[in-house]
Amino acid sequence: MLGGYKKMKQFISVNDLPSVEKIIKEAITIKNDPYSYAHLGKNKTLGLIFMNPSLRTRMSTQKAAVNLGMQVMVLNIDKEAWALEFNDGAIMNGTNVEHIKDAAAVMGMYCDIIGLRSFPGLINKDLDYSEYILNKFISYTMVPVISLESATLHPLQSLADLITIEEHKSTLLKPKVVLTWAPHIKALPQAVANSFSEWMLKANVEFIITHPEGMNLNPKYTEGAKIIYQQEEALQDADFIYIKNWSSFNNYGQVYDQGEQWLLNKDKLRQTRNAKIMHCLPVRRNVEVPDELLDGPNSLILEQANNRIYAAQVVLKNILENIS
Ligand code: SN0
Repeated sequence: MLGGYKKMKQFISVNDLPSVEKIIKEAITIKNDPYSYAHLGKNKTLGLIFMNPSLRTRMSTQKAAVNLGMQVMVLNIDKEAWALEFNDGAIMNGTNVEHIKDAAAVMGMYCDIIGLRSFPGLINKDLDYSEYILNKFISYTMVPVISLESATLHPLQSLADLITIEEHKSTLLKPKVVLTWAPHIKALPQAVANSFSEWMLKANVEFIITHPEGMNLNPKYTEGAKIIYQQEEALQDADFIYIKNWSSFNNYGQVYDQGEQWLLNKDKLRQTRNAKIMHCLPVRRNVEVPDELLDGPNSLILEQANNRIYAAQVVLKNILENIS
């Protein structure tokens, strides 16, 4: 039986979708009637495997699966399971107890769809950008895999972000969306920003990225975006401001420590078109974004978090339709 199993769909980037426009419409339809496919997932199990912490991804994806009638198993593999070995041919006489080859194959037997969170180490760029954890997992698990934020991309977040923009944009203008780098005390992945850029470039928006010089993202994901190094100039006439920190791509994983002047406030937004404020959360309040913006009338942070449910649900629905 196993040998004959044909792998179906996966969702690890925007490129796994036939149409961004269609998936957004479908997500909004589902949001208006979340239990309309309550039997689609009957007798199907979703496994959510976390190698790193999570709040929204874990709860929203579980909620989405339950809305579709699925069973869900969550494994915080970094804390609760055996330490994993990733190297093929390794002589496993050290601290790693189980090979990804065996772990992923077994989890695929217990689940019909698997979601995986696998952050980058932020030490070796080539290794992180090869997505070796996600790819090894995909090659050994035999069932469709959904990224719950991989080393380089976070497609469920970007899908929720685009649903949110679609819901809040004015119907008259093509919205101007600005992704701005923000200060942070720690080295964070580039995944959310890479992914947001990749999605915005496929959406019907004017897209601008602003960041300190040298803090560019991987050009693979930003090609076609307008990049402006002056934050104030970039924010002119913005309709949506997506605020996110990322660590250096060039000087890989390094924290940019002269970034305080990139912290936004109400005053700096005067030249915008009464811009909406977006952040994927978790946010370090008053380090990345001040309270006055997060708690202000233009904040969309909770709408984004809510839309994580429908982003996950539309993806699960499409995969379930492929495998049932
Ligand atoms: C993650 C990131 O990729 O930026 C998850 C975002 C959805 N964020 C963090 O790791 C924040 C950690 C911190 O200490 O603020």
